[in-house]
Amino acid sequence: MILFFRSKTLAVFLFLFIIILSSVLLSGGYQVSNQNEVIISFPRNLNLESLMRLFPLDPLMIEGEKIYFLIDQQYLSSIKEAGYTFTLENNRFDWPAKNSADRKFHLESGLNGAYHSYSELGSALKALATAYPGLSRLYILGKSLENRNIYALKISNYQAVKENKPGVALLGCHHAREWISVEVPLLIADYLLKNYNLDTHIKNIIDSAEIWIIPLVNPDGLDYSIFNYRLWRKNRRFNPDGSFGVDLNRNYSFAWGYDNEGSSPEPSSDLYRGPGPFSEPETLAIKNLFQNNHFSAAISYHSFSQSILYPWGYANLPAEKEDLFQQLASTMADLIYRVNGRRYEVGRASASLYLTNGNFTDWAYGFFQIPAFTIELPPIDLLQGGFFNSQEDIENIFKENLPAALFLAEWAISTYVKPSIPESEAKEKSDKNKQKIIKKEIYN
Ligand code: 0X9
Ligand code: ZN
Repeated sequence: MILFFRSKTLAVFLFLFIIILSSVLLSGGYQVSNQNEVIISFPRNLNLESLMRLFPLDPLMIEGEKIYFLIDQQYLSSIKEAGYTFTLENNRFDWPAKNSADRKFHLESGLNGAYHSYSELGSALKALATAYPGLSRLYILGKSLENRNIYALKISNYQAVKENKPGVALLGCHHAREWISVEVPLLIADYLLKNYNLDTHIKNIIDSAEIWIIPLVNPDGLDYSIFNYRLWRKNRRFNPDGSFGVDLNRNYSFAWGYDNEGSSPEPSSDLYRGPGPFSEPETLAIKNLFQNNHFSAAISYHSFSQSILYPWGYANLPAEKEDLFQQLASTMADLIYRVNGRRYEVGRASASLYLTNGNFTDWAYGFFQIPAFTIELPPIDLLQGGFFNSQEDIENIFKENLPAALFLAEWAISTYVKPSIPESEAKEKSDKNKQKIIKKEIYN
């Protein structure tokens, strides 16, 4: 009887396994259009404040006279009942493209083509750290919720025992679906290392600064976006209400939860700020890095919309250093424009997109008084690909962003004022801190 029961259970399991496996294989294993989310648009002149307070909407973009959101379809009837008229726009996100000739959506090998998954990025960073032992070290700043590494490649001339250099942080991929934001900081790292001996500007930057490259703040989210659901944005926190994810760019402690427009208290919202500031290991890793190193400037890469944004983001108020931010951002935009003729809009974050509280750049400026920019990479609009850049775009987007990042590093070097404590004492202090915070140095 027991034996019979066991083999019957086994048969049922086997049956279910085959069904699940075949449906995964047949669908390509790739969820392309749902999670019950749909894309809707509203007229641009709508009162966004009340709309976003009422519903957990994930703003995708503003284009022409329309503003686009991602929303769980369970809310559609309530939105109608509340008197809002919207247009369903799902066909605008045709992924993968039905027309395979459309190169905007074309990826060659694997689901992520030339874009790096978490493990591919790990290999690339290890290869760089191994190839350039005198100029780079690879750190693990912490672990994600699903136990993936938060990598940081520090580029600096380790032969010159000159401590107390200004740090510049280049971060990517707070948001899972923004794949291009991993590639730009990674390619900048690659370029810096390859050109140390070829270009005196690069040599000067590596000799005089510490460039910290953190290309993947949200590794769990990125892999989920690659292997499960392309439009995934948040990390993969399992929330108490059964939903998943905290928006890592709403989880920093400056003005955290300032209002419900710039972030959401609803776990199921794509703008969920989490139960408290730094509730997520991914943002905590960044906090520890900043608290234990001296940073003079930072860029957080996102996509899309071709813009360079500076604080404040939580409220439409000018930062005390707005004039400086405006100048730096305009220079960066001009440098970018010169490469491929693409114009990145420049402006105060809260004025140019929508309000965001608990974001990285407000925190970096709010707590450390440093210039911190969000660079929203191309394209400018949904029609040109939105989050789905073609792999052929990677090189151009990197190339145009390179001079802007180099300029910011050179600015950090030229304006750096060394702390007045003796160098030996400062070195000892910084070494101690590093040991405490950076859990494990895995290369060199
Ligand atoms: O909403 C965000 O976090 C960023 N846009 S995205 O489409 N990539 O999600 C905007 C951040 C800009 N705001 C601030 N830096 N304050
Ligand atoms: Zn983003």
